Amino acid sequence: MLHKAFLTSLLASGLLHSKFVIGESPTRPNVVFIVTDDQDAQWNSLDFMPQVQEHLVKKGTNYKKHYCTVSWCCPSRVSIFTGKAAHNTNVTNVQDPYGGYPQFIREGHNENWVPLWIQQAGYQTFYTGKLMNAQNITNYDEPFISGFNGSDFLLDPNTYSYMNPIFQRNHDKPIPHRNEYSTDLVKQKALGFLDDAAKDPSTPFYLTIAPIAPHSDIGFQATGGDPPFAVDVSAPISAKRHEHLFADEIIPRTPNFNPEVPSGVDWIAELPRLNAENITAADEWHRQRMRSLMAVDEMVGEVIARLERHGVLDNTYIFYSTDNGYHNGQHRLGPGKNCGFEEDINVPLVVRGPKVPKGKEVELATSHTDLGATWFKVMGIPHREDFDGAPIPLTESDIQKLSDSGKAREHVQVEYWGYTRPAESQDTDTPKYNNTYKAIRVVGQEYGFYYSVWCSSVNELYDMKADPGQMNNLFGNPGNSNTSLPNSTYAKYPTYPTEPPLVTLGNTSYPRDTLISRLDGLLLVLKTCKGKTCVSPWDTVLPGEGITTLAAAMHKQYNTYFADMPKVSFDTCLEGYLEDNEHPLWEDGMARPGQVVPKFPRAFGRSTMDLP
Ligand SMILES: *[C@@H]1O[C@H](CO)[C@@H](O)[C@H](O)[C@H]1NC(C)=O
Ligand SMILES: *[C@@H]1O[C@H](CO)[C@@H](O)[C@H](O)[C@H]1NC(C)=O
Ligand SMILES: *[C@@H]1O[C@H](CO)[C@@H](O)[C@H](O)[C@H]1NC(C)=O
Ligand SMILES: *[C@@H]1O[C@H](CO)[C@@H](O)[C@H](O)[C@H]1NC(C)=O
Ligand SMILES: *[C@@H]1O[C@H](CO)[C@@H](O)[C@H](O)[C@H]1NC(C)=O
Ligand SMILES: *[C@@H]1O[C@H](CO)[C@@H](O)[C@H](O)[C@H]1NC(C)=O
Ligand SMILES: *[C@@H]1O[C@H](CO)[C@@H](O)[C@H](O)[C@H]1NC(C)=O
Ligand SMILES: CC(=O)N[C@H]1CO[C@H](CO)[C@@H](O)[C@@H]1O
Repeated sequence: MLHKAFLTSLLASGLLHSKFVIGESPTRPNVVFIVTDDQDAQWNSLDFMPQVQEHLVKKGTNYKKHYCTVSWCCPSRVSIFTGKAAHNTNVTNVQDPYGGYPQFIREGHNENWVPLWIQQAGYQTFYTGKLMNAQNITNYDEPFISGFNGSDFLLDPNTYSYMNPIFQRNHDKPIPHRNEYSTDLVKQKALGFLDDAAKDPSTPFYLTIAPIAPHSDIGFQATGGDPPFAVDVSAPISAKRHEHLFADEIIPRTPNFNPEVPSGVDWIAELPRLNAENITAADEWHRQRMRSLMAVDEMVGEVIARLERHGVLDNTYIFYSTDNGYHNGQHRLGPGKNCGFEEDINVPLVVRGPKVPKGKEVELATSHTDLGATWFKVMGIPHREDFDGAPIPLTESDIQKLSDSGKAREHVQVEYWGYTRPAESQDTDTPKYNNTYKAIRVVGQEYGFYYSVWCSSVNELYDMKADPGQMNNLFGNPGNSNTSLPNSTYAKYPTYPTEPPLVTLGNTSYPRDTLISRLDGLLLVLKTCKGKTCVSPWDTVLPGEGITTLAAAMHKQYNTYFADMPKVSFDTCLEGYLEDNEHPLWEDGMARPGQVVPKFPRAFGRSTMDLP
């Protein structure tokens, strides 16, 4: 029971809107967040999940253009649970020194994050499953995670061991579970927390359920040497009862699947074609992913049934998503993530709950940095200025209003720091590649683009309407001039245009470079954006112009302005976010030592523009 004095203090502190206490809606809604690990949206993994279809897709809304902003487990999860872009959390890796649990603690997020804020607003908060990498059996209490009334985490080094997980409950000691299936244990713990929550029906709850499927299985073998463990990465493992499923399933052979012509830039453009052995392995990996998701699917059905049994289903929002997407065979890559390709960044998001339309598909651009703001909104907690996202529209009228306004946000800011390998199954002896980049995914109603700038000074521009598989880099062929790519690669496959092509936005064609100049300007602001600027960057890119879309920014009156704007660049390829390595810094018009001083927006004004 919430005490009156407590509510009064929450109201006074501004942590709660009064309508939820005094008004027509005395019971604040519950939120259940189901977050899988590495689940793709691009090859329709949700279609293989009958319970998800029945209880979530048919009874809720499917956000088809939902994105992670950093395609890697820990950085993405920290973004979700802080409501901030990775460049603001500075948790950009899965392990020390740039990421993992220790960096989460060092950066102060344990005292400042969404579960804690939700708890402080009077919710009972629960979490079970994987929280983040490098939360392990020795550091889990250094300090304990904050913000939960009940928690039961998977811990490293066995987080990804499907058959040998270690769980750690509340402030108890870790408990190994030999030969027990991870996802089934997560399910039992989740159902237990739902029962706990039901004991106090007047206090709403927020429960996150985070099974590891369909992530790869990772085992550690003691070596007795240095390093003390050998890491063994293999395909995900299904529950025994699902082993026989999907025997005929293979990865869809889309045009970007193991293409004859190399694609991408930098190290990706140098990859050899996958051989028959690679493809057989990739297809089996794919089947194991689907099989491992079946226990998650069963869990979804049981969670729904338990909510119903407790009489709270109708007052509960259920969010189903994953931390990042996945590629497997596309662009000659083996199984893995970390790239900016659509396979890696477009992720499932299905929401069911009070007033959420049933069986609807939404094409508005949304991202993981919006989830915190969305939960706050449905819970009646005032929006935080330091959230880098905005509430996702969940009702028919909010969705419609935004779609019709012509002002829906069109962009997702994507970023990544550090190394990756062509296949996550490859061991530590195989080469790894610098993979640091900043990108924008533009999702307009009549156009779509992906634009990236790499630490190695190469760029990509894909027209996502004409070329959804990202096979034709409209930026051109930087490999011929500025990288060490063998000339023969391009001589053999002259896929890149020699003349800059025209690009089409809606019904108007523009020189390619006109588009690139706008995307450069947008990226310049987004790469260090904070708060509102991440949601409405055009107000900063073109101050006072009332621009909300890329199409509007294409007007020729802005040509000179954009042509003169400094471009995003890196000094070198680093594994983490060191501010002095990334230029220029545009933050409230202020420049920092060592940064190129941006001429804009201070020099911005009508007189400097090329008026029509
Ligand atoms: C746990 O993480 C700490 C760093 O926070 C590290 O020193 C320690 O070796 C890790 N323990 C295990 C068992 O991985
Ligand atoms: C949840 O934990 C918070 C912080 O410890 C506490 O104030 C609150 O009473 C707890 N809620 C329930 C329902 O136990
Ligand atoms: C493809 O298989 C070869 C061995 O036949 C292996 O060396 C290589 O790492 C594999 N490539 C990928 C991307 O898995
Ligand atoms: C690279 O290939 C092009 C033709 O495809 C040729 O004109 C050029 O001379 C080659 N450059 C070098 C350095 O071999
Ligand atoms: C583009 O053309 C199509 C078909 O002619 C039309 O329906 C659409 O409204 C046009 N879009 C714009 C932005 O003018
Ligand atoms: C990554 O880039 C840095 C800076 O250019 C370079 O020193 C390093 O050798 C590169 N690492 C790999 C594995 O290519
Ligand atoms: C991010 O964290 C690393 C490692 O702690 C630190 O060296 C770096 O300065 C931080 N970057 C920013 C922008 O705070
Ligand atoms: C497209 C591009 O980046 N070109 C650069 C290649 O390198 C030369 C010499 O360093 C530069 O002058 C070009 O601008």
